[in-house]
Amino acid sequence: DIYPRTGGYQSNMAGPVPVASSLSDIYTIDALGTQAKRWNSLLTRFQTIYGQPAEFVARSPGRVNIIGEHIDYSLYPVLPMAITADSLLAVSTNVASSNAKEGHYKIKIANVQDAKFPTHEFDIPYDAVDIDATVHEWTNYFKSGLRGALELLRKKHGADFKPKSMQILMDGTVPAGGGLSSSAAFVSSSALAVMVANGEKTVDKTELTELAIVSERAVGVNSGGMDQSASVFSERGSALFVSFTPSLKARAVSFPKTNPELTFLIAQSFVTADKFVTGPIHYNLRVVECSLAAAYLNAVLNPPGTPLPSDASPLSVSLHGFHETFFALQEHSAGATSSKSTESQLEELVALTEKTLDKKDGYTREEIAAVLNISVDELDKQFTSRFPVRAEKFKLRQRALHVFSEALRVLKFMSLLEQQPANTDDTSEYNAQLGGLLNQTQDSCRDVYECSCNEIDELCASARRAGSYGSRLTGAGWGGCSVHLVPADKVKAVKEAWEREYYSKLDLTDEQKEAAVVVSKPGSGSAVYLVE
Ligand code: NG1
Ligand code: MG
Repeated sequence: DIYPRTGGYQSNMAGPVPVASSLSDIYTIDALGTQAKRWNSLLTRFQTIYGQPAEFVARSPGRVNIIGEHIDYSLYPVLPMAITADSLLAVSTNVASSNAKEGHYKIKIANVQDAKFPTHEFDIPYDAVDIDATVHEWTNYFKSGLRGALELLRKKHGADFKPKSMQILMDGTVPAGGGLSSSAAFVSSSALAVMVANGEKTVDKTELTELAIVSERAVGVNSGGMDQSASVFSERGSALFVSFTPSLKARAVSFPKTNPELTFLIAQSFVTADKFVTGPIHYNLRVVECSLAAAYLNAVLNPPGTPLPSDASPLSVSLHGFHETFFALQEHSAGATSSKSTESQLEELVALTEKTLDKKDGYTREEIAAVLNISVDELDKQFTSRFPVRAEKFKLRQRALHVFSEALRVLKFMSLLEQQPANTDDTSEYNAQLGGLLNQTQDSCRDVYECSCNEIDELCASARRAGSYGSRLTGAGWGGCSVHLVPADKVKAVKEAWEREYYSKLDLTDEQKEAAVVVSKPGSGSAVYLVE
């Protein structure tokens, strides 16, 4: 365990997904009015469409990542928080079985935005859920949650487990392709709905998260586990420290009282980054580059043939796995137990990367294969076959430098949160330290990891000029959303600056303008609501 310093980290928030008895168990007071209306209309529509009431609603929220960007798939801890926007699935299992073909069950799924997301009806064979990831189809996310949940149910109840038919109405308020993780909200609420529909009285949060992480990869993105963890585990009022090794753990982290009081502003860039289209040159390529960097550093810096732990990272070789192995071997040969803090280890890794991976313009497949002592075919088989990528050169140096330095910033951010500000009357210096780390993250994302875009850079610069302590992209990047740490008394000024310098120059609908900026408080995670 490389994070002994964060004392409460071991006490994770495992346990069952809560069953809510009223909406006030789920939402903050200021959101209740709007949400009550939305839930009522969801349940009324359900009755209209299916001619019977829904039995329950499964709910999972979107998230914003505060710090720790593009390091979850390298298995370093991250600090996201859930937002109010969420995915709701109203469900009934009261479907006549004669409705489905022999050996099949029926899934009817509709969306409250039916013009955009048309209704579908599927007869699904008992033993397999087919998902065509090459077709971009909204119900794929439900199917991937279904598939994952059924795998778990079969493990529990035997291979001949017969899934129930379901009628579903979905209402999602997390904007798609906007970096707030609509996909994880949809997949985890789907998996949760399937578990409950099939009679599970309690659904374990860790099991649900783990299956949602694996399920989402079925839709074609080689993602880490931050979004699903944030969606399932979050608690109202707290951010969530999520760590992935030795096993998935989540811990609620509260923000100290500050003066001026801090708020998080989330601002849309309205640049849609579609991972399904750009995966081979953006997201999935970064995952591959990080794994290749781990393998390369291992080959050069560890004794020949050192195996890296076969961990749960998407490509099974992670920078974190290299990190642990490297220092374990060092200690072993020195005959000592750990003396270096994780912070100093990460600093050392930054320096080692600069020396070892000195080619700034990237590495070809041939160059990497030679160092790993494998053929180019074998390299492709191990690293680029499951999720296709398009690249002549792999920027191992830059990717490893970002990951190690970002992992370090997460730890620094955490220790600031744990320290509490010294001068409680005026915490502006403390606020600026927190914000400074976010700004460094943005610089690294822009210049080193190359996952920002001009529009996000502009939003950040404009916010900082108007009083934001720290501004950066959140989520995968290349568009989507940005997050800003803004003192309460500057929120107005920041919003005005964006309107003047950014949004007024775009051609936005009223609806888009309305959704462009959200002041977000940390929201609660997955829940089940039993109707009646
Ligand atoms: P978003 O922005 O939700 O697509 C993605 C990954 C995360 C994480 C971040 C970058 C998915 C589902 N999620 O988030 O796991 O790697 O990028 O930090 O792809
Ligand atoms: Mg997503």
